[in-house]
Amino acid sequence: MAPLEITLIVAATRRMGIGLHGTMPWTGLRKEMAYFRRVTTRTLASSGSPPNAVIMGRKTWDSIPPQFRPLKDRLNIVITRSAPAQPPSDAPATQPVRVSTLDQALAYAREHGIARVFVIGGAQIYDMAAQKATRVLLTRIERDFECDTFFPIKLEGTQSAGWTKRSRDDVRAWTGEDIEEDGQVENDTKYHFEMWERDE
Ligand code: FOL
Repeated sequence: MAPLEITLIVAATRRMGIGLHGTMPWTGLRKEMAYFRRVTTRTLASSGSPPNAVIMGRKTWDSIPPQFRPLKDRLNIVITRSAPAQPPSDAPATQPVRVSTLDQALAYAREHGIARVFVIGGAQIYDMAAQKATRVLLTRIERDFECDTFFPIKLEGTQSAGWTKRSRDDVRAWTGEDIEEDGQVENDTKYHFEMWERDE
């Protein structure tokens, strides 16, 4: 079976900061969050096919407001040291699937016919997934927020350490999103939606 493509999705400052004290450093980027929701939910396949999977660490799970978790219309897989020895063969949609390793998370997604796999953080999980990922959906926040947690891949300019930034048309083709080339502003915070792919 072909390995699943892994996409990392992240919002980060210019210094690649992603978190502070267990939450995101910024608040009120509602359109940014709506982009995250649409992109991770949207499937290419017809209705009735499996949803996408979102793989996250336990701390990220804890950081999601309880009313929004599990993230709806997506298979939620949480990597935690307190996972049951055997992942369930089929989990109720109200509970995330808990597994011990990234490989178990990917195996579970593959066994369930998942089309797209998004790794949604946090830093420990991005670290584990960075070598395996082929794509990064980066929202570049053009403001310096204090951060204590960072994304492990430095992505700058249009070419960066084995990664290439794709065009707006490529973003539309892959995500279905029509993005503003010049970025957007919300709450005095400017940001850009970017898509990076690993060079062959
Ligand atoms: N990637 C990007 N681009 N932005 C993010 O905010 C982001 N956040 C995480 C991972 N990748 C990201 C991890 N943190 C929710 C909360 C925190 C979180 C991820 C998701 C959340 O509540 N999501 C709801 C949104 C509901 C709404 O529209 O406000 C969801 O259904 O996705």
